[in-house]
Amino acid sequence: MSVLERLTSEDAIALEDKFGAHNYHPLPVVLHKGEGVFLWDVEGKKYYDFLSAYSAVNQGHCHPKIVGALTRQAQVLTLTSRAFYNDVLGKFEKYATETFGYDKLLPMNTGAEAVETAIKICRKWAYEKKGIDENEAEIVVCNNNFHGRTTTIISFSNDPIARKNFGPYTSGFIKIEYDNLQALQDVLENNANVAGFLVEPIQGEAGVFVPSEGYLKTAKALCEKHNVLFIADEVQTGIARTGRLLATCGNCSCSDKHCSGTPEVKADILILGKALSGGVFPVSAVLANDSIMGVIRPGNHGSTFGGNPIACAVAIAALEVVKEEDLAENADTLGNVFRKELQRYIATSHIVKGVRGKGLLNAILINDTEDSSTAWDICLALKENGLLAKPTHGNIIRFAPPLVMDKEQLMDCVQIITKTLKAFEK
Ligand code: IF1
Repeated sequence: MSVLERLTSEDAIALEDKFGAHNYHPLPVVLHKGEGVFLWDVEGKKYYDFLSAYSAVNQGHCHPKIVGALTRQAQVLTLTSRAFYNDVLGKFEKYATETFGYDKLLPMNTGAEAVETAIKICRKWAYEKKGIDENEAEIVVCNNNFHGRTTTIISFSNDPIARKNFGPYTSGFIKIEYDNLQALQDVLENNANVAGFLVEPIQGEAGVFVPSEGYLKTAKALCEKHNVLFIADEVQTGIARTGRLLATCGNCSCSDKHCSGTPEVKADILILGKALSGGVFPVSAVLANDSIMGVIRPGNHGSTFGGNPIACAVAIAALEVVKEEDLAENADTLGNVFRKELQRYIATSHIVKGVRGKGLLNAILINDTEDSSTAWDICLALKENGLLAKPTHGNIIRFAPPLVMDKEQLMDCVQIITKTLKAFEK
């Protein structure tokens, strides 16, 4: 078989199966093309994308403005390393820090790298600014977190599949229950060595678990009281996904439609990835003010590709698209429609227990045991009916379409989803 020959789905799956490590269990669909909210498989069948590459493709597939920025920059300069300056990084840093309201940005590539970066900044701040004894700093994290897959990050995961047999583990993390302010207060009051609290504004992998109203705000206040850095992992929730530019933005009532919102919580360290590039290129970043970012000096941290000109050009374009196309507002509006429509279906359903989420980050809970294959079978049926979604944690199906969807398309999708679910009602 020539490498250029057009493959059938069967061929492509067989190739990955034989030559690729088996670290994923994909839905059996082989994608060839994407545009906006749509994907096409190698046989030409068209689907609505309801995963958006785990919320990386918020701006829609192959957005012309973002792809334009990529191809233009790729023809001029791709990589310099940080041994030299390049003429795009500073522009990206200025644009992103102004957009999110921070003094400084540190560019990386993947979400996990950005989380690692935030951990390093937090620890160094603890020793140099807070005065914690060397090697004694602790970072508080939450049960059922997902922050990536490096050895340090999986050290504080409690998912056995992500963690078992990858030890020895990195120490310096304390796990508490998510959405439990008393647990946070207890750990802060009883441990003077806590340097940071690392939290997802909505837990994605845990099945789109939205914390109680006011949880983040009070958690931030508790952190302030104890001189502990509040570190928001907005890799998945950020960049308009949950109906605000950031999930930590509050209900803004100002008249500037491009305002990032009165922050419900202004994180001390903000972690971004995924849709920061519209899914076009791996771009992640950590943002903080000078009093925190200032602890990082030459030689402390870096990456060959972090801050490369392509990444920077792509990220500027991706953020511009979010503002120009009012994607946060659209996610907010469509998310409300989506949950209301599904609620209506669920009222008389036996197979679905509930729908939850914020903006266009939603999930339905299937009424079956966690080890049943029902959610997987529903996703297979959704695929047959022209919509791609993936189960998470056994019996939960995540629904996260690109934010460039319009209302008519969304209603079309609601119809596909409810029709599919009906076939599973007993
Ligand atoms: C996979 C989930 C989503 C993240 C948060 C950091 C990272 C992620 C909050 C790391 C990554 C991904 C990666 C993906 C599955 C996925 C995921 F189901 F696991 F929870 F999106 F919902 N912080 N999330 O969600 O970013 O290094 O991957 O760029 O296949 O592991 P990364």
